[in-house]
Amino acid sequence: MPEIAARPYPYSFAPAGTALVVIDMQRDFIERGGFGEALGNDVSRLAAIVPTVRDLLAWARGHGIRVVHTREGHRPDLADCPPAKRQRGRPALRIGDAGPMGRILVDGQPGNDIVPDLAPRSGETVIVKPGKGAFYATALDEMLSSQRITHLLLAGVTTEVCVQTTMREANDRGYECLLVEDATESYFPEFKQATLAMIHAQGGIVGWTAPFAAVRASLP
Ligand code: C5J
Repeated sequence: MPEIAARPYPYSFAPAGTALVVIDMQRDFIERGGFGEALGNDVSRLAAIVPTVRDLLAWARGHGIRVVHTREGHRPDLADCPPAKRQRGRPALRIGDAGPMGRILVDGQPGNDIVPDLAPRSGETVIVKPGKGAFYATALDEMLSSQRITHLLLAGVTTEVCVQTTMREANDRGYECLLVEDATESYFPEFKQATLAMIHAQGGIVGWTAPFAAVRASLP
């Protein structure tokens, strides 16, 4: 069985039982003028990982590993957006407001699209999720278990919000999870580092982490 040189110890996986889950690589968070920037963040940190995520996608596709993309997006009537989520903070633009790329974090709007370099291919699953975790109020678990997926490689943004939440949800559901260290990013570098450390601490209490080079080396 292939093995990835990971922290805290090597991660074994069977490609046929593994999915790559790419979280929320959407224009809202990564491009200028979107929700991420409206919250006062420097989006260039997130844009910098796009080439690594693109290479990771190519590697997974080349080895027949299933690919799942997620987007954080709400219904146009915002019925799936709790007022607490919409009202939180004092952003220049709130979820559902008209922004430079259409309505912020609304499914079907240009800003909710995945960035062009990472666009889903035909046959790949796209999960539109109203929460931070990709398992909340979606069919992700049913979809993965019906395909006998037991192992998840995770990438995307932001490390400590939607990525970590999804990884914890997956861990609680019994998936063996590995986060690809240089294919995830945060607006806050210290939050990313803390997240990686807390995932693989205590013998991998949430799972494993490894750089993309180590993932690639496991299946040349
Ligand atoms: C956030 C996400 N940060 N995808 N969403 O609100 O992490």
